[in-house]
Amino acid sequence: MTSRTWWKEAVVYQIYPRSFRDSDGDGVGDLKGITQKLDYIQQLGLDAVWLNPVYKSPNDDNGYDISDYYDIQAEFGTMRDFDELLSGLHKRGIKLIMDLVVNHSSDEHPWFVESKKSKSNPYRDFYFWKPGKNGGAPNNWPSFFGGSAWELDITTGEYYLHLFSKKQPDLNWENPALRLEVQKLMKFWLDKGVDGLRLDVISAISKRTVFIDTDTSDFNETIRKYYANGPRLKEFIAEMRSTVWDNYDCMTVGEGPGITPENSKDYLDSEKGLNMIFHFGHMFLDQGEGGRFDPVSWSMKDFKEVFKKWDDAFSKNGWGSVFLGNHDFSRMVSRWGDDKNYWEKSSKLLCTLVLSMRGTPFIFQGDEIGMTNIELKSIKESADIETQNGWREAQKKGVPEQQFLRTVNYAGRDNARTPVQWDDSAQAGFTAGLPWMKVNPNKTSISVKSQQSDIESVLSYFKHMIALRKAHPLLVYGSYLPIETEHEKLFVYSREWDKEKWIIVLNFSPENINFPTVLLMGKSVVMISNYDGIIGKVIRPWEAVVYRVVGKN
Ligand code: ISL
Repeated sequence: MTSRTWWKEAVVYQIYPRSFRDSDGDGVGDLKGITQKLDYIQQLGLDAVWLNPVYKSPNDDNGYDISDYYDIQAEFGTMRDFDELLSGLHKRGIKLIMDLVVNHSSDEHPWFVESKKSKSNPYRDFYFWKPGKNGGAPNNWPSFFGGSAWELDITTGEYYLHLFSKKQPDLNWENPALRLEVQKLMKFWLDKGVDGLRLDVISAISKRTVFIDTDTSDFNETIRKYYANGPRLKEFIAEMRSTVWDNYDCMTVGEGPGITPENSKDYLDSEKGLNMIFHFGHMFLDQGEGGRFDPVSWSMKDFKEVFKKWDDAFSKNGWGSVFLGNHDFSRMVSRWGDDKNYWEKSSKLLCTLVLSMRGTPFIFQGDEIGMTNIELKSIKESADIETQNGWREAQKKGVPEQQFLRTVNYAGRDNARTPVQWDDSAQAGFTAGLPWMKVNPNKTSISVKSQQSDIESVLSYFKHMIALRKAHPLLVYGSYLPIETEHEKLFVYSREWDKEKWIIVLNFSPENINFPTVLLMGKSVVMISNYDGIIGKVIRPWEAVVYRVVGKN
């Protein structure tokens, strides 16, 4: 039986501060804005907040390009505001998980400013510098954000590696001096009382330093084979664990493309690894060879298979996290549900899935009220470097703007970054000024205010589902067993713990599906459902039901 710990039992709420709430009218969300909403966060019934980066940054990648790990980005407020937020969360029994971006820094970080000055600079080896080859980059690696993963710096005539934007140079973890700096900055935040760390792109911190060309045009395969899971990864994680994490009661969750069910054990060693990882198996199902901007169709068969494979991996080793959306992906109801014809039912169904699976649930801000994708009318409206660079690359291939825009409106990260819709006022109660990113016009029908006192709302259902999970350890520690059904769109699984058995039935379709009553030959009690009343013979469009089996089954 797995050991009981807070981060296994927690439900985590992800806050993208830029879009959560603006307290000073500059149009950008800030720390005070979050503090002003702590009662709302507490009423959701959450246990922890994952805060996307709030450190000083030029914002090339909205904070994932850090220029000072020890100070707060001015737009977000001051260190005093941070301390006030942390204390406000702790007073409410809510823990804080900070986002730590140490695969790369900003090119405006003093380390890089020094490093680029000369080949003999003491900070030169804080980054990866290579001479060019055949008049071009040292190898053919593509960046996550389009173009080459190498940038020529004319000062020394060498190229530096940046797996993401050229303003995000990769840090050289081969250098013990860099690793020592990372240990110091982690201790700084943990000494302040931070309860956990989400480690950005942890899968890529160990580089294959021979930097040979990728032999595949499939971007996600290039990630797996060349960027992620490098030779010293386990060693670097173990070193952070022994020098820092083991000295604090802190939770660590690793993020990173390239982590697979097969290699997840390398990240999750109980003595020397991370506590958890995010798995992206389902998040790449609709990405073709070209990655995000090369969408392909996906199937529920594959979707279910991904969850089974990952649960198998985690049941043997470590602990997983469950999410269907975050700041890097489209809104979950637009991507996996039906935000046009079954917005309410599918929002509730997806919430049921995330909160009834084995693994720590991570809920992205706004998903608790069913926020949807936004429709950008032009690429200029995008505030995301990945989209802007993607458009630059698409233009080189002659892709028309409207065609690329359709892809961006389906898969782009802007979808997740529109301001949280607190009410139906001009800027949805997000800001008194002009928002950094436009508010979704559907704030008139989708907002916290319009749902807060409606017992049938997505928000109310979300709170009930959280309360159900908190009241029943079966949903946390119970086994997970998918149940085969005749219909591909029916996702059915059981959770069992301490002689109790629950069955979760999710209809990922707009059709009525004959309900396999064989599943419930015995008697059962409905614990929660997104429809009134249960027909029992037919599972209705986008119906979600959680049954507790009471009779013999
Ligand atoms: O790999 C991906 C599929 O497109 C994305 O999930 C994402 O770019 C990747 O997982 C890393 O994301 C993290 O690091 C990036 C930052 O832009 C993302 O916001 C962050 O979540 C670089 O720091």
